[in-house]
Amino acid sequence: SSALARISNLQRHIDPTESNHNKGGSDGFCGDLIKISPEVSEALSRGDAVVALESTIISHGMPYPLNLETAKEVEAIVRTNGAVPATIAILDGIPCVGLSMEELERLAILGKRVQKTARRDIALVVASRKNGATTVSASMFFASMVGIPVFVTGGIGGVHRHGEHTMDISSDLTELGRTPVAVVSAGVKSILDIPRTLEYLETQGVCVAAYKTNEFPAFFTETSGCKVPCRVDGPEDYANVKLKLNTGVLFAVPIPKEHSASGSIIESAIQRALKEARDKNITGNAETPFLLSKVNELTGGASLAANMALVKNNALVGTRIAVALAQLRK
Ligand code: PSU
Ligand code: MN
Repeated sequence: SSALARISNLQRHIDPTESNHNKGGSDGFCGDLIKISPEVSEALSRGDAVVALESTIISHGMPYPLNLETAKEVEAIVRTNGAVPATIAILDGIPCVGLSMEELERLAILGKRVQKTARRDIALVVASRKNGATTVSASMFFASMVGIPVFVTGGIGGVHRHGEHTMDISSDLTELGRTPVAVVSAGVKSILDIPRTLEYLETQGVCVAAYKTNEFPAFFTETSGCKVPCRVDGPEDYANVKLKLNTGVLFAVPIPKEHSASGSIIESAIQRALKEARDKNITGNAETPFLLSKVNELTGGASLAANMALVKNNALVGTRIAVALAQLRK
């Protein structure tokens, strides 16, 4: 079919007036454009816990082969703790929910050659039948379409530093404002403007809840100096918060103490990376991947180790939330 037909077909499936919950039929297809893996499809129709996972963290967030190793470990943690992992990506123009080992490997090896796909890029990648690694915004969108209520990542995008001039604000934040999926992350990196990110989430009506703390975590470190309005102390609390709201919820889980990186080392790496991005005029959707790689490089792997540890911890907490939620629904 033509590119236009493919886009308008996708548009039909996105129509909010249609029910967008659990379209996964036994054929493993959602409508005729989203492919749901048999394992995910079966879990959804039984009402079992499923945890959605993004793929930009694999292609653009970490170098090969540590990206593949982390992706496999995260899926294993989800399984061990009683849920089915559903990694989301667009392969040859087909949005896929739940990837095989071969598909995961393909994405990890392709790395930055895969198109980074935020919400606005979905139409382009589908129409041109490209491979796309979905960011938080695009992954939440597909998770919601097929009826997965919980999504785990490392860190989300936010308001960039100087965002008051550039208006570079991640579509992750607007997606949280309109898509009812619970996002589990370790807060946002201080490559971003954390106070303005929280202001923007407030504007979008997003509940930001921190896990066992009153402070919003800053990804590599447990603290950011910013307070959150909501604190939760267990997965059941999370599940309860989630049930009462119609927008997204951001659950912020601080990095475990034993893995937190030295705040001052990270901060100086971030300052250098930001300066280099400005000098090289790297802006827009290239900025986040550039800063992530640069900070990893400048900290000699210390930040990468912290990154891997916190994603795994988020997967554990997110799976517990998904399991608690599935029990509440049964
Ligand atoms: N922050 C991280 N690691 C990541 C990302 C953000 O610490 O891998 C990725 C996520 O996929 C997120 C995206 O959704 O970057 C945000 O990109 P942007 O800033 O261009 O909106
Ligand atoms: Mn941006």
